[in-house]
Amino acid sequence: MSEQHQRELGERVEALVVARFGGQYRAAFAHYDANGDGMISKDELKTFLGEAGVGRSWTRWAWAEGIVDKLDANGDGVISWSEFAAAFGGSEKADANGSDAAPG
Ligand SMILES: [Ca+2]
Ligand SMILES: [Ca+2]
Repeated sequence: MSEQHQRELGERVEALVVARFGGQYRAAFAHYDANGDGMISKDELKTFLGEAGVGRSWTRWAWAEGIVDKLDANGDGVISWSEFAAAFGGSEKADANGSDAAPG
């Protein structure tokens, strides 16, 4: 994934998380973990990317492949919360604040 793509991804993901989840990446992660196994699979990631407006329908699979390839630190083919947080919601890992439900 190019630096430009990474930047675009980060910006769009952040915009979605702020708009839909009050900036709480943890809530976004849980929402897009459709089957509740605590991992974001490529299919689940594609839904996330679609709602974030990343790529186009015909490029989204490549995005998902590239993102999993980049974020999947332990190589199990899915994105755990810690892997996700390391890339997007890093500051939330320590759970410093924001435990309240998002308004609206
Ligand atoms: Ca899942
Ligand atoms: Ca993984």
